[in-house]
Amino acid sequence: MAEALVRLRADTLSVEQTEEPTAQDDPSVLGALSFSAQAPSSDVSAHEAMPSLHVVLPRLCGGNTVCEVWHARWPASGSLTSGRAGDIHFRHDEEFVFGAVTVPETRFAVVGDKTPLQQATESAYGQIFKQLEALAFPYPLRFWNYVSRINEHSHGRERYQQFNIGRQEAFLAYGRDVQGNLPAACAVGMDRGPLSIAFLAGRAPPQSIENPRQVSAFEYPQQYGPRSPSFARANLVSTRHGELLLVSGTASIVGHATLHPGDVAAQTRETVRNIEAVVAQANQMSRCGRFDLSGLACRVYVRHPADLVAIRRELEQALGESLKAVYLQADICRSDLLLEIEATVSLATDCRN
Ligand code: 3EB
Repeated sequence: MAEALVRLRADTLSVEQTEEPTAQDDPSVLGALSFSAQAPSSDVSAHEAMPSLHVVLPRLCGGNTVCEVWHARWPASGSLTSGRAGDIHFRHDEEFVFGAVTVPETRFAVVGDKTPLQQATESAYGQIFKQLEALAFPYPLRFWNYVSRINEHSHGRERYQQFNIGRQEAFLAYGRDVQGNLPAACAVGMDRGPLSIAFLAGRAPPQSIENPRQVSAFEYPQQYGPRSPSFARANLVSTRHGELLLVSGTASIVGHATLHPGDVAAQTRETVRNIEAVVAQANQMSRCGRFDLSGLACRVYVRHPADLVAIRRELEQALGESLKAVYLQADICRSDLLLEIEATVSLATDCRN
């Protein structure tokens, strides 16, 4: 059995980090994200029942591979439904759906001012929104976005900006809000691989949360690109007997500016302050009680492997030695950002009211 690094429970939706590609015959598994420096063997990625997004990002400490597994109700009641549609592989129970999508940019040529990445992004999000409508899961809760060479420029524009244009176009095409209630997200870069997106969606509206220390990403000024990034700082999700807080990728940004360029320790401390501010907002909205920072399960995207020691030291000092964190090497979407942290924390108290 793979050793579980952490398991967060909110009764009907839970997440665990394990050391190896998971028990694919576990009937409660909705889907998984996995990360390693090498592409997985095809028998892992081609599994029929379970959607799984593998991203080529090296793990910086611990084993070679790490897998984040999302579980439905546990123990499972009734069977989960799996399916494929176009580039999407999904699996759901009555409350939540997890899906994985990969779209190669090579499928697209430049059309007018639309770059291949922009079109791949628009296609991926368009397919997701269409599928969510078909399955009657109207509320996306979280997106994980992996964009190769995210900091490079092509066709006169930074690739992250191309991604943002395609994403917003798809939100607008499907009549979705691009200013207010948005899903949580992260967007980071790898060296190679197709545009790779995983998502989690539900049937009840989550509460989207912004950070009072930061300009909302959907209101970033034009200097960061012609179309703003479509995500909220966090989403608070109610399950039948608990709550789950999905904290978006968080970095050393205050207002809309990057703080502490070149100082990884200071960027780490600023990032923690941002996560604390988001959790504090969530605690004002929670029905169940207070989310505890010591319960955070974090994924830390680190630009330079040599910064791992300093980042770890700062995080453990701020959040405790027993912090549950997985460290991956990735590019962050602004070239002056040295790290980004996404986190999940649950409250499993019975708080029906
Ligand atoms: C930021 O706060 C840092 O484009 O989906 C964090 C989380 C970031 C999500 C996204 C980008 C995204 O702007 C970058």
